[in-house]
Amino acid sequence: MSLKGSVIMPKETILHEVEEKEERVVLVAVDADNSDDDTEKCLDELEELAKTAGAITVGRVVQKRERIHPGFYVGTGKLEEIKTMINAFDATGIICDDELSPAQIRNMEEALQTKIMDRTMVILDIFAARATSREGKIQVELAQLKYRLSRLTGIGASMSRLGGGIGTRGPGEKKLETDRRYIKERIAELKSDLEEIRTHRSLLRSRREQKGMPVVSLVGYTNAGKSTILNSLTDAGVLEEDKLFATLDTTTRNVTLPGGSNIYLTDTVGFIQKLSHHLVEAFKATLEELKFADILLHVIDSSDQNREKHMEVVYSTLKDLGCSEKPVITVFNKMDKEVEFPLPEDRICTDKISICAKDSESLEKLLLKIEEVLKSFRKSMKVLIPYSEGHLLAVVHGKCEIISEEHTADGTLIEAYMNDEAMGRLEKYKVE
Ligand SMILES: Nc1nc2c(ncn2[C@@H]2O[C@H](COP(=O)(O)OP(=O)(O)OP(=O)(O)O)[C@@H](O)[C@H]2O)c(=O)[nH]1
Ligand SMILES: [Mg+2]
Repeated sequence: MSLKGSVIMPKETILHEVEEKEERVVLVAVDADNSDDDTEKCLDELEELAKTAGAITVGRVVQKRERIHPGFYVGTGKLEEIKTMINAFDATGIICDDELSPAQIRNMEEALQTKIMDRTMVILDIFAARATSREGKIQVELAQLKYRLSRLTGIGASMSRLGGGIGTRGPGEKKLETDRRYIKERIAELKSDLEEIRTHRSLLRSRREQKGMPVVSLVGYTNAGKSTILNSLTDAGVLEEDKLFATLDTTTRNVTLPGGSNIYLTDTVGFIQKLSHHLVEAFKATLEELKFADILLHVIDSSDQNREKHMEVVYSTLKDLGCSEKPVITVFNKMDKEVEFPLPEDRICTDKISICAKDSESLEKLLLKIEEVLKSFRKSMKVLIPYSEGHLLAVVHGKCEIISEEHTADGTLIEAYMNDEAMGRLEKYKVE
């Protein structure tokens, strides 16, 4: 796969073309807690990430040691083994499974004379190739620059001497030579662009709020089937693919529940383990949408051997984003595949359901479940809304289930089941 970087570069940046040659990488991991199985699974995922970024994995090296070596990531003895492997398999670089410090990059590069990459660089590279919206592109460029800035001493050498490929993409298929000042200026510029986008987003959001429809957000580990669910329920046409990080942008569509009320269903970027804080930071603008959700649908690939680990990662990422208090419906997806029983426990969720995103019957059940959970948050309240506050009627019609409605001389008298938020907004007009 040839990656097309997508970050817009300013004129003053010095660019020169780099020939794109096949990247052959050795994956390196440190097994600090002596769990062979977990480390291998992490490396399977890293191999998948490398493949998505266009590199071929030619070997793996795992070192068991109490902790990551502060200077060389692995112990110096292990470096020799890696060197032999690089020569034997004609590798063009290595990818370490953890985020490397500038010193580790510099030291390993000197010792191995090859390109040194880490998990974050690979993910950033995939994001750079996948970002299509203006927001997505800005967020990726911001994450890349922040990452480079924090590692300028280490990576600088790696980038100038050792050619293109993973970690150097983004500014077209060209290589970027930057200095600290340029990066800082550009970061400030991008931040202000993001601020603009944020304002636009909140405008869209307030328009949606005016309509008063509940917002349901799909969250979950990458490749769990979030976009497939959105596409099957609507004509969203979001890219769904058996690849990590198929989706980067947030898409929201209107869905009608079996009872006739409407919700907004939102699909967004998936989570992954060891997701660096640079990325979470950069994608906060996109992920901020989750904060405004009434319910989260936590989609799980039930056929994945690592499903429990994935669930943990999702919950901890939600916590980082300040969304851990939201009601969650756990959606065990891909039940048509070979699935191990019993399914994992989820004590945090409000409710759960097993589905196959490609089967219309089970999607209907999912919609019923959403309806049921939305209803369970509601209590009945009677309000008299003056005719001058017509917009509040939209809130009642969108967010609430109407029990009775009557037009009186003083306004509309409505009794309805409402959630806490709607109750708060309508408190002023409450009648006994
Ligand atoms: N067999 C089966 N495959 C599914 C099901 N749901 C999704 N898939 C497949 O799983 C792959 C990933 O689906 P996506 O919808 O792209 O997953 P996602 O959660 O949006 O992934 P990211 O955007 O990467 O975070 C695709 O190849 C889908 O066709 C299901 O219920 N059964
Ligand atoms: Mg997706």
